[in-house]
Amino acid sequence: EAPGTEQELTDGFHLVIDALKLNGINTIYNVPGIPITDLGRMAQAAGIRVISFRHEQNAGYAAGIAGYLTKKPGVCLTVSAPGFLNGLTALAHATTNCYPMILVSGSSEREIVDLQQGDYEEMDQLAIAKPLCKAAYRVLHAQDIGIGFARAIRAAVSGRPGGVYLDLPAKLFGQVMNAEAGQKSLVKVIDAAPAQIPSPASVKRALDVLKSAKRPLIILGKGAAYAQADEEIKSFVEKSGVPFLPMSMAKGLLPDTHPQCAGAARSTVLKESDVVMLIGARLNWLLSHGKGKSWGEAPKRFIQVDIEPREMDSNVEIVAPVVGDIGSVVSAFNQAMASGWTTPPADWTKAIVSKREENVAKMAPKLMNNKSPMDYHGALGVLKNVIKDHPEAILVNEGANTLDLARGVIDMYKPRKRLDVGTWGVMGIGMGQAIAAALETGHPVLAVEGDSAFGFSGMEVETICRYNLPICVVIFNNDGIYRGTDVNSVNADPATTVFVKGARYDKMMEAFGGVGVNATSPDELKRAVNEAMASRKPTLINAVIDPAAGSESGRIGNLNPQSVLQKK
Ligand code: OXT
Ligand code: ADP
Ligand code: MG
Repeated sequence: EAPGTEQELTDGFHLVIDALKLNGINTIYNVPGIPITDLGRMAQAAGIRVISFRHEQNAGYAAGIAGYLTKKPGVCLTVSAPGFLNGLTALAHATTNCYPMILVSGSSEREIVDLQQGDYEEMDQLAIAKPLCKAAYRVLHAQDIGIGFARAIRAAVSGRPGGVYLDLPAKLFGQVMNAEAGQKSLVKVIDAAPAQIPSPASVKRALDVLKSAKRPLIILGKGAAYAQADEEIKSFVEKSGVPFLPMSMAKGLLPDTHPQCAGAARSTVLKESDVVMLIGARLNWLLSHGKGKSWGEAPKRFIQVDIEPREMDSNVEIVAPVVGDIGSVVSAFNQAMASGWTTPPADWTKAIVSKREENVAKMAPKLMNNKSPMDYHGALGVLKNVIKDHPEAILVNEGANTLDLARGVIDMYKPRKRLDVGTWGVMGIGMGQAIAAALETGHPVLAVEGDSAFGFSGMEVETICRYNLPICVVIFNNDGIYRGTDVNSVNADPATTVFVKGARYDKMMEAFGGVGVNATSPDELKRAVNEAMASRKPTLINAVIDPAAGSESGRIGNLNPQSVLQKK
């Protein structure tokens, strides 16, 4: 070729980066290594925020919750086989929770993997990922990178959101092609999650059923929070006059202190209601499958609003299914109700208010106790006020007692501020979710962690310090899983549920330059958390909790199978 006529070239690395940028994806959660180390470097150089974690599972949980918070797929990038498998738990978790996420993983050479000739980190990753996510794709040619990402993005966010796997073999990154043709091969995804308008008949049916109720209830789930239709939902609930019960991550969609909130009268409303409208909440184990003791004797009729048609009748008959996206459905409700609506009978709403006030009053004194070592309520009373004073702050929460009691005690005031263990009750989401929440929103994060729960992702305190994030981790340290008092009566090994007594988790934070505090009383805890909120410095508070304070499995001890043979 004559000088000056060489063609401009691009390659797989650059096309991946360009595809992400073109689609407005500006953060990658990753752990570097072969074959994606340079991809991370180049992405960073190209202006993408590349957040490197210590373990892929935490990067994956970060990506999943980033998707939940932003409605754009969170991207997690991993190395082959072991890195991929570490990220896979988070991909499955995202799918289970309906969070849009893409796990992008480097992989080994197809020719060698398929003949099982023992390549470096050999594994048929695509086949393994497939049953654990919404969709799985592999790109073999540089010119297909654009289409590969477009398919992944669309699959993650359209319909019911979920996890998508994208397999990128090492060889792809180095493939070279003409730069102009490369640019043309990229796809900017138009209208990735199109509105899904409900049928007018389904809207009318649902409102007719709701109208006919004597004791109606609305249950708001995290799908409703995800939808970002906050104002429409608020208008609908308020206009309807129907009491609402938030599932844990829907807390704050309307404030927990709202006059119609039935959160503190949960068992009453489940038992006594005659019509229940589910908005973005599944009738899974968290709602006792819509039947049995917790739902009482009175016959129920269910209305369900969900984007996924197959969710209807999954556990019980749905008399009024409304399939559509929550924003469109609720605005159709609002329009139909504009011509007139009668609020539910006052004896029902008043009965709920008085039950709720009774429960709140019963709890109040427990929250003010100043015991040392602390019990859960004493410590949570402090944190309840922190969130009241900082309603913008994001609460991340995991553990058993630490989870269940914090859910009840800490009122939320704004949508999508409470991030927790989700549908699987998984331990380990803590630091990943805290990091993504801080990065994606810029708001301070309060992570309230059981000491066991924290252990699943504890090494990421280094990541928190490295990126200097406004995260305050409070560890409820009761020396173990559920409690710290179990004893092994057979040999010298510690009981299976207990940890080193008196451990000082605060020292871990200090090791990386953050602020560590050991808090033995509610007063000390209050001072330390307020200080962290004001300074926005990475902080870890070891909150010493009475080892005897917890109960087995928190509020779900009934799910533990019992041995009839075990001698007590
Ligand atoms: O109406 P009634 O009278 O019933 O009262 C209710 C409300 O009305 C009332 N309430 C209030 N009263 C007053 N004021 C206010 N503001 C108020 N708000 C509510 O309180 C009651 C209770 O209300 P709630 O909570 O809404 O209702 P309830 O009945 O509890 O709701 C039912 C559920 C099912 C919806 C709810 O319980 C729920 O969401 N549960 C989720 C439970 C969950 O997911 N748990 C986590 C898993 S447990 C276990 O699996 C653990 N593991 C194993 C493991 C896991 N998970 N993952 C992995 C990867 N490996 C292993 C482990 C290892 S937990 C765990 C570690 C535990 O140890 P830690 O040290 O971390 O934690 P500690 O326990 O602290 O030591
Ligand atoms: P929770 O755990 O809070 O009860 P779930 O995760 O069980 O909530 O349910 C969330 C539901 O919301 C899922 O069935 C999902 O299909 C649905 N969903 C998610 N996003 C939307 C949306 N934009 N419009 C309608 N439904 C949605
Ligand atoms: Mg504990």
